[in-house]
Amino acid sequence: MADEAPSNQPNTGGNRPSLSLHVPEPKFRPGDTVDFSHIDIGEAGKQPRPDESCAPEDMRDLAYGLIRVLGEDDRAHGPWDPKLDPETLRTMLKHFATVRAFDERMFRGQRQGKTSFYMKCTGEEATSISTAMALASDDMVFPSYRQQGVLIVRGYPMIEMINQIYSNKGDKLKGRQLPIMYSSREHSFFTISGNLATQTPQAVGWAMASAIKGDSRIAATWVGEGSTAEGDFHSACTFATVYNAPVILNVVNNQWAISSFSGFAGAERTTFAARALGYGLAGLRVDGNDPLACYAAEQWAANRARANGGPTLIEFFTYRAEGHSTSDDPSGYRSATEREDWPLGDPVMRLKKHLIALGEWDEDRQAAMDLEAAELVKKTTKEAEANGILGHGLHHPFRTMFEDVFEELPWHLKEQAEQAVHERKTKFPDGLPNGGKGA
Ligand SMILES: Cc1ncc(C[n+]2csc(CCOP(=O)(O)OP(=O)(O)O)c2C)c(N)n1
Ligand SMILES: [Mg+2]
Repeated sequence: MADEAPSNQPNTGGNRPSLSLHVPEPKFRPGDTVDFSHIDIGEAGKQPRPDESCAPEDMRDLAYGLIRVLGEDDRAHGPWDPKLDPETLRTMLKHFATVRAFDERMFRGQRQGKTSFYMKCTGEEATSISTAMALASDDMVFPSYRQQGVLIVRGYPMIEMINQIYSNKGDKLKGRQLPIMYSSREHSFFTISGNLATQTPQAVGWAMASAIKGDSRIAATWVGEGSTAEGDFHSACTFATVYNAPVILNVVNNQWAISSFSGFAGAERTTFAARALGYGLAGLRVDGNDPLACYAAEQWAANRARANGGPTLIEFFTYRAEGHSTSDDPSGYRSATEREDWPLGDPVMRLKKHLIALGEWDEDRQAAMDLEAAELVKKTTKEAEANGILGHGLHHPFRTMFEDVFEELPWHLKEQAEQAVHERKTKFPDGLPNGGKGA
């Protein structure tokens, strides 16, 4: 009754249905037989390619379908074919081989205790390598932790990557960042942050500043599908659309956020590309394992941003083929056969087969390329190891952790620094127990 005081007791009686929530549950768990037939991957070459100046509402369907170029016949099809020459395709393949070899070796290095942490990008290489190749080398990138491919494309010295991973005395970041959280101003590569999605408003802000200054450089950011549930991502979308910022928001939908499947970020309800529509952003949904489609979509968005046409949100539909990181074991939460049954295949194999179909490549050359990549990584790893590995003392001196923030160290930090150095010397007069030399 209206004049009755509201009660804190649940109202479970009467004709009203009791309320309930939907808690997402992944389709397959360990041991389950996998069936991906519910995924509509469409046909390569069938998706229209609008002009880069197209209004977002006139390209709605592209946020729900899947832009694909490489067909089952390993040929390029349709208007999204970027028509790259064989030399460029071979360069892309080489970057793929390099990143795969790098990931393998760094993963092993973690298992051998040379570093505390590593993250692979296996199966997702096209979402960073092919896209980065479609950008200008001085476009500012704000990646997440799974875009090592961007640094490889930009020619960042591999030894710097390994020094950072080992946190050794050669590490330009002086051991202050978690392994793999690289940073390179010279390569227009913004410092990676472990705080998910913070890079998205930063990218939009940088793009806005670029426009305010009348610059011609655009910004691109990469964020995982799980991270799109963060508030930062939504602020980024709002700022991007309001100011028509020259920015590309790349959403890498690898379907997993550690052990949470994409349903927890909203994948059961709509696509991640469709998020764009609510903001009035251009939205594209792309086969993330199709290197040509990835390149073409990023190029489309870059052209649009460069011409003041506005921001684009691109969803790359892919699959995280391996564990989240060296700290993860996916066999505990997902079916082991998902990787093989995944209908969009492997980007490296697809590009290789395409080049072979063009008569521009063969298995022997592939084997030689893979070997060369493995040798390069091995040689560079040895060089980096001379600068030190985890726990062997060849790191930046302990006291340097207090440097580089303030022009002049404030008195309280000076005090803390002295105290820290003193305590370390008192506790470990002969150096650290594991052989470290201390301060
Ligand atoms: C703000 C914040 N919340 C949680 C975490 C812990 N965390 C690190 S990675 C990750 C999963 C992210 O998944 P996704 O965005 O899909 O990216 P992916 O790892 O699949 O590339 C989580 C929850 C974090 N680092 N930062
Ligand atoms: Mg993910």
